[in-house]
Amino acid sequence: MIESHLLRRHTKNPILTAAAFPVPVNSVFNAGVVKFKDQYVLLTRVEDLGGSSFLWTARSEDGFNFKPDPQPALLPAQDGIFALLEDCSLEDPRITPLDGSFYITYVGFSSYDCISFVARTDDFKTFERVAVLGLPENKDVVLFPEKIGGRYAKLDRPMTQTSQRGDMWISFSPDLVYWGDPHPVMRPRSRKWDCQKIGAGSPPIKTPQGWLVIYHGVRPTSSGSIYRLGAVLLDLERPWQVLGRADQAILSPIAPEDFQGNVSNVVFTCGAILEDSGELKVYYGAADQVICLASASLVDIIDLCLAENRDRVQCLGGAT
Ligand code: BMA
Repeated sequence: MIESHLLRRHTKNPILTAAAFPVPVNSVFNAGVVKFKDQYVLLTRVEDLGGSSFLWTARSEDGFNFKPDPQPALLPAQDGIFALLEDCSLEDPRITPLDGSFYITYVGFSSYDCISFVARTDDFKTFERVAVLGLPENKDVVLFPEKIGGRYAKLDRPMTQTSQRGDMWISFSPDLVYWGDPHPVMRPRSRKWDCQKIGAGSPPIKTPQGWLVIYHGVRPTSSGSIYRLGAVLLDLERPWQVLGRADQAILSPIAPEDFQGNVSNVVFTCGAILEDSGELKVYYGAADQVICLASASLVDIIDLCLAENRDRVQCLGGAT
């Protein structure tokens, strides 16, 4: 396999499969990730044999040998508004360290379609639901890890029925419950790898150059959709402004595990870890079946984001 994208796959991929779980499950994929108490903690999406998903924690000392906990972490709620809106499935968790706790944004499915939610944990043992994050159909919610201009901020991806397109938006909140002041951030790009839908994957990572977001982009083809990963840099203080968006995908489904699963031709991320060495480790679901790891240097990813602007300036005969 020739790796032509910026992210390099780990040699031990897939790093977590259904076989590692203490009960029979169909698949494990799309996981949020953080470092917590000297461990890597993955909050994975597990699909049971009946086709419903829920969340299950797995832990590791080294970032690639993961052991699932004996029990699931979060099952669909039993009462209240959450039970009504997430009774079918919990999917695609992202973890943001914020205010000394960990906030989990996830998608819940019910007869009301897909809605996003936020829950909170301090220890990855007990979880408390915080809020329903808006109306359907909305997915791919990530929280920024600090307040911006005195307000909490989130990226999300509402779908527009008329255009059937999914753009990335930002909105703000005083308390993580009530959200407003929305701004569009970026759109799918016609004729490119991310031409139909886009959605934030990792919660934004603060760098001196801007907020780095690893996102997924979807392109429809005659044999189904292709999910790839890309990178974008947002302004630190006005994060609805794109400073640079990599022209190329940084990961594309080309490894066997990206095709051999429930949904072929998919790489999809919900989280990344920035190591002190400057290596960005991106955890991703492959083919909606297994969890894999790929990495690149943060500097190279930021360079790729900013390259397009640089190239444009050079084309116009300006200085870089
Ligand atoms: C998206 C989400 C992801 C999934 C991807 C590819 O819409 O449902 O959970 O990995 O499709 O099937």
